[in-house]
Amino acid sequence: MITLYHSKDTRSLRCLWLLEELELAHELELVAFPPRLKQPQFLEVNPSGTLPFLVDGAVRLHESCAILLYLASKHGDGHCLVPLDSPAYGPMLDWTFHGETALAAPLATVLRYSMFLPREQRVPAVAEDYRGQMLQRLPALEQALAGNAYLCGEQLTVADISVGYGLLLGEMFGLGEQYPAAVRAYLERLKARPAFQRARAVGA
Ligand SMILES: N[C@@H](CCC(=O)N[C@@H](CS)C(=O)NCC(=O)O)C(=O)O
Repeated sequence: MITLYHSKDTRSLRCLWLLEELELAHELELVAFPPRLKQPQFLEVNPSGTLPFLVDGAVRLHESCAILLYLASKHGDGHCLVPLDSPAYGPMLDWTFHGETALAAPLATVLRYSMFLPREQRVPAVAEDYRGQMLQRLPALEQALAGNAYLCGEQLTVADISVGYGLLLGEMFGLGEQYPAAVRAYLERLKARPAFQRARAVGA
């Protein structure tokens, strides 16, 4: 049985969204956020203290994009992936990592330096710089989407789930109005998917 440790709107949403897209049986362990403060016993499961965390038999994973690629290739029966021999295979990997390193990770730095740190340790200039860095990546995304519903064509793949979460995070923190129109439309398309909506509804 697959077990996903999840907290609402954290990066574990990526994994839960994919589980819903693939209609894979799973157990959910809801974790209070941030676990290291609110649920320290979680550190015995995942010493990093971060979400998501996935258990599948003896396999234990704690990187959301690795979990996406693992679940889709091991249990997805070809769904949400492009085949290895397709020209879109490389771009699918590229965008999957980009969703974390170029979108979600800079936004996490924005949150840290503008909200999560104690007031006296916050640095507005750092937050502003990383906010700008995330927004600078969006014209490339706009170009990649030209003429396509999703990043690898007409079918949703793990790349869209990874990038979609980064865009959602930015939107939650007020950047949505600054997204290019095609990127905003893409995010709306992702949010309209029933699997996304089922996943987003989970948790307090
Ligand atoms: N690169 C990791 C980042 C994981 C991560 O930092 N998750 C955040 C929630 S979105 C977290 O659990 N933070 C709690 C903490 O750092 O204490 C991934 O993509 O899964």
